[in-house]
Amino acid sequence: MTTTLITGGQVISTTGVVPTDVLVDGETIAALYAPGSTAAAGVTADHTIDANGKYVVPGGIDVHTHMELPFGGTFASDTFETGTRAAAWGGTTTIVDFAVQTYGGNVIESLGAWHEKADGNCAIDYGFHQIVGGVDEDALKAMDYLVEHEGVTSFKLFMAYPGVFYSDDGQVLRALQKASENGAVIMMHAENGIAIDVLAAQAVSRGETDPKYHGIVRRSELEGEATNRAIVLANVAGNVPLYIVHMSAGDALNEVAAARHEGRNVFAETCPQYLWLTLEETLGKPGFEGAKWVCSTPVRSRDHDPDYIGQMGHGHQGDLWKGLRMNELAIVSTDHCPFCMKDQKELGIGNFAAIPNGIGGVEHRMELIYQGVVAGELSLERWVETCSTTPARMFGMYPKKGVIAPGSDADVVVWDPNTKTKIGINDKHHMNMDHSAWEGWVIDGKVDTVLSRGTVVISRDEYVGKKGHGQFIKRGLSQYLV
Ligand code: DUC
Ligand code: ZN
Ligand code: ZN
Repeated sequence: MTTTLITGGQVISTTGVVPTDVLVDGETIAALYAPGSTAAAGVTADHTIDANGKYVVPGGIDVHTHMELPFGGTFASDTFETGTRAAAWGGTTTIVDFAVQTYGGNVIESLGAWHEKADGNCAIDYGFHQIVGGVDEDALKAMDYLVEHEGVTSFKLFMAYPGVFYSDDGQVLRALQKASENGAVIMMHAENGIAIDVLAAQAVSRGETDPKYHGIVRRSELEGEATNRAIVLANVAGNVPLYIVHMSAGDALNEVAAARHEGRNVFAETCPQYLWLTLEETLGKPGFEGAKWVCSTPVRSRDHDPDYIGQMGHGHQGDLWKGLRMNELAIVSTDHCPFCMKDQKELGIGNFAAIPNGIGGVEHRMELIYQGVVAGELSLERWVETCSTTPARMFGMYPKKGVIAPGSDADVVVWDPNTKTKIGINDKHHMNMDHSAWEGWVIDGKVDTVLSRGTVVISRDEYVGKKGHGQFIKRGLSQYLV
């Protein structure tokens, strides 16, 4: 087995930044040493990676991606091959993607279809959540089977997208009750989709068809209301672990904060687009360009929405950064769901409601949240916690993933804080898209080297991994309950 010694770096964990040498043996971390003590200990290795002046962090874990998702008459443009390679370029070494069952479909067969898409194609390790778009007797039974036999321990439901993925309150409650029996986490797309569809149709009939109206009709109160409803239903079902996905509204964060204050098993994630981008500067661009940023939940207004009263007094973004610091938001994921402008986003020219929803970002999460550290919003420790350690614990992968410790998988990122990264189609961009939602952004740091289970996959601006290296992870139950 090959051994690798990572020397001279500062290892970041949730509890500190400590100069440490890391010995990797085969696929796992073998030992940690005080800096410079390996020679005296007689440690030798086949390869050495010089991490002097750099950070050594557990590989990023993105628990919300949609490779090849069928949506809006097309498919998300990254395959498991292109998407996991792009993830590696950004220091992410594990993704958890969503298998999709729609109404009347068979859950177990749909999971099999997702295995077929991913098997043999991934550059990094991967797991699956299961979308249940049609809660019926068979689907409820299948949830038990997936938890017990398939290593799929989390299920996503939608309170949005009527006629597509939508579950009504009764269906949501039944799935929550099932989770209370089998220990699964219910992940919720919390927006009032029934009301949103009325507002969207009214806007289009008034001739308000530009992309910006996507953000205007998906009002923040409708995210707050659905989040509250989901919390109430999860409590009625017995304090079932509920995880609100892609939170963008301060209104919704207030609901999660209140539930957590009461000791409920309620958790939430946000995504870089909600922390950094505003409706005015992206979705609201003139003409059709704003389509690049059509995703749901939407990027929010820089200022308060008319009826929103923020915790921080300066809009949704300030609240979300504060929520991340306070652990009201536990995780940053990307909701990576890329669509090209050509032939895909263009389906919605003349009608924003027909624009496929999604932003590609799997490559840039570690970079963009590190920029939050540079901006003083987060600590280095919290960067690692929200982007790697908590995702592993929330979704039953710890301590195999999410930590640099003896016995853990050697998923390691050497991060250079002294070099910049310029994101953009002609700069750093490896996702299968014809544009970047982050065009022109410059990050004060850079992915230097990435190891996936002991194998170097990125080495100083070169991809040296291969498809098929990534393995499926059978996950256990959440390790993050209150
Ligand atoms: N939101 C998106 O932006 N894309 C896919 C599905 C979702 O909920
Ligand atoms: Zn969603
Ligand atoms: Zn999603």
